[in-house]
Amino acid sequence: MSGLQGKPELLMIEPVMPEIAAKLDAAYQVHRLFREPDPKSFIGSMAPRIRAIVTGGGTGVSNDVVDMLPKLEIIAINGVGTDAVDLEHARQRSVRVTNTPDVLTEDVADLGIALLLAAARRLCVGDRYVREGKWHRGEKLPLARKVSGKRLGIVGMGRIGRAIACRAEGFGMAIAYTDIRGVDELAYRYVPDLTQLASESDFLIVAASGGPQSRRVVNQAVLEALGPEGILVNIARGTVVDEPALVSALVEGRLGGAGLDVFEDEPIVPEELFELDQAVLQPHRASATIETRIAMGELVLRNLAAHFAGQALPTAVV
Ligand code: 8YV
Repeated sequence: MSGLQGKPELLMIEPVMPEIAAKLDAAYQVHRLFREPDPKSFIGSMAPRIRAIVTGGGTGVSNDVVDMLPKLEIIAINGVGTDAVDLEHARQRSVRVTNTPDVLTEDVADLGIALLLAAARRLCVGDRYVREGKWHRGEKLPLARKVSGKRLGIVGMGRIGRAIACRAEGFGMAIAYTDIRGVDELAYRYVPDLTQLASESDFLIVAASGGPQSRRVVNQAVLEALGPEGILVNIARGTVVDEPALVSALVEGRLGGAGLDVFEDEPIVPEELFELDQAVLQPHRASATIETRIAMGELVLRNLAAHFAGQALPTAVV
């Protein structure tokens, strides 16, 4: 074990790609928390030595764990979302926090459009219809809904919202958005009120950051305004949508459809959704391509390396 001496010790809360894990192993003594049956006592056994945490955007790390680690210096998030880490608490503890912006923007926007197309055009329904032999038996298949040329509302016009808008332009969509404030350099229509945006949209794509400021802003009134023909897509965080309201709106036909990559209490998904042809479900996979997960992992590595070399962090949050 003497070769490991001197390497900073790191707690990996969520797995990363094998290529990235190998590079982490080369530079750090990595403790894989996700393999441990009793995480708390595992952390306890090495707590005084841990100097870094690597975790996912959705998973983050609790303050309880942070407070078990007196020597913690940096939390490197393998994701863009910082809502699962208490940034203020990190600041107070003088712990640096980094994330992986930009490298995943395109993939997340791609999945947003894919979910919209899948929900509107009922791709999964058509797929099942073929596989289950219903086409062959001449069973009926209802027509789907057109996407091109429709009105798209985007909730949150950051990097990902803008990348979605770019793609939607290619579909000839009329694009409007809401955010805390309008962005002057954007040609899209700014609608300050989310319920109004929903009432003026055929489709709503949620691309806002998670956290207390956006908690359940897509509420029952917004879903009602989107209406029985409307489709909601969420590639942001489950917490941004009032999930029980969404489920009942879908079940009762007050909302036309949904494409969901994220949920309030992952990996728990409301079972009512499993029965609905009008819902397309994904297991939080918007950034889950080989190319992007490698790029995210490389950025995690660069942030950690910069920190331990005493250099400026490439993508610091705190
Ligand atoms: C990842 C994410 O799935 O970027 C984020 O905030 O939630 C996703 O890209 C996640 O970080 C990997 O766990």
